[in-house]
Amino acid sequence: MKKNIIKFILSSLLIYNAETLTAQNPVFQTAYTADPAPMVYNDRLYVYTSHDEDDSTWFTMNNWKVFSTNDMVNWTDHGVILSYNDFDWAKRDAWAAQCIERNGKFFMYVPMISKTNNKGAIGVAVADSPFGPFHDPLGKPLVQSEWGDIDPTVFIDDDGQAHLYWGNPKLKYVKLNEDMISYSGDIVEVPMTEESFGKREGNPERPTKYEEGPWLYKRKNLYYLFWPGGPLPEFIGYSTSKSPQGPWKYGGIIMPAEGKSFTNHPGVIDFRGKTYFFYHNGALPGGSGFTRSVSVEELNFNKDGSISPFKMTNGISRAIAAVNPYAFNQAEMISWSENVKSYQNKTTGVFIKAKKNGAYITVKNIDFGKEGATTFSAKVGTTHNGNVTMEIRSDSLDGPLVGSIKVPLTGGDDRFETVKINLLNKMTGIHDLYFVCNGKAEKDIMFFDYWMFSK
Ligand code: FUB
Repeated sequence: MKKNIIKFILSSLLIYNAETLTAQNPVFQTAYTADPAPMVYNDRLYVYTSHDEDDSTWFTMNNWKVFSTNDMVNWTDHGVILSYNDFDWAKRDAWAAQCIERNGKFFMYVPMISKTNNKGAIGVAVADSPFGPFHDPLGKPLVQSEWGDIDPTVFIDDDGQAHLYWGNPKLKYVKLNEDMISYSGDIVEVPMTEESFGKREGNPERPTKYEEGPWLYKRKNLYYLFWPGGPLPEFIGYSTSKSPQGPWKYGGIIMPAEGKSFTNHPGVIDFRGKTYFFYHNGALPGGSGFTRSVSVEELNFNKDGSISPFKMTNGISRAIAAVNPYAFNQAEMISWSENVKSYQNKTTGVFIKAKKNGAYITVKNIDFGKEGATTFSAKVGTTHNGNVTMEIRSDSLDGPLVGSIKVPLTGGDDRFETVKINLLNKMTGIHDLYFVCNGKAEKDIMFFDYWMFSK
């Protein structure tokens, strides 16, 4: 009995350690990201984000990015897929957006400041793939009425009717037509009542807790509106209704304000039988209210459909699928990284740069199978003439050395070479890998595009 208790305590400690040592939040470390908008397409989970420029001291945001995963722990950075510059009528503020698929086309709803009246406006861009290229089919805003027309969320109901909600401090919606780039009927302003959004004292412009950033979601015939609530710093609250048009009933706070950002922003999606809640905070190194980062939690519902409050955690550490090491794997598919940034150019697409000596990326849950791998190749380069290497280690940063490649001097991040090495030992079974970049230079040690093992 005593033995069993000791065994139980030891195994609990081991589980606890494994969970805490494998922090997965924030899920994207290659850029500062905010305002997550998840979308499932072809059994893969995509997250569109806004993009805080490095060193920002305001919401300096010029474009949107997209990331995707097959397993909830390794995320591929697909780079910037749309910019305010792609809209002739827009001048800045590429803020919170959402993308949705309908009939094989991808519609991205984006708020920006309009050149014509210097006020907020919502545009729509269309593409044939989740990665774009997106174009502006209207050549003008889809919605332009006043300051505060930001943060669009879009939802297509089972009967095919799509709704677009948005706004700060007002909450508005409109019924989108089937073409998804026009709407019918008037823009409706949602009544800001205590019953719908809770009561806020002492702010006549904001009589309820609702602040901005709505996200519309449906579960078991109940519609949920998630929204950041105030006063600042923002928490995430929610309201429910039997109809996508309300009336809404305030459900309470689900994520209290915490983290180093005074804003937060919800994005909720079902993926392979679970529901996930995306949000942002300032948890990356250098993070703040203007250099934010996206995180995710599993979202659980009570039997009656209500949601109990939960806190920000280290994230989801258990992979729901394995990585195939014998396929081309993008270097920007990352479970965790430090001192690594993503870049993109015309010749290579998206790639990563190790910014400092010792920068590394981790890829989790790679299945080498029984036969095992004997060689490794990677497309890499550097601008430094010296001893630049990339070590491959298994299962921890200082785990067994799998192999080490000498990174060739290619002269620029538009020039890469593929290097192939024999492994020190055969790799079999399931492992996490650490790609560790070493070099003497002060910054921008090397760049890395993809990797692959062979049997
Ligand atoms: O990212 C810019 C703004 O901050 C968004 O539009 C709001 O939802 C808040 O997250």
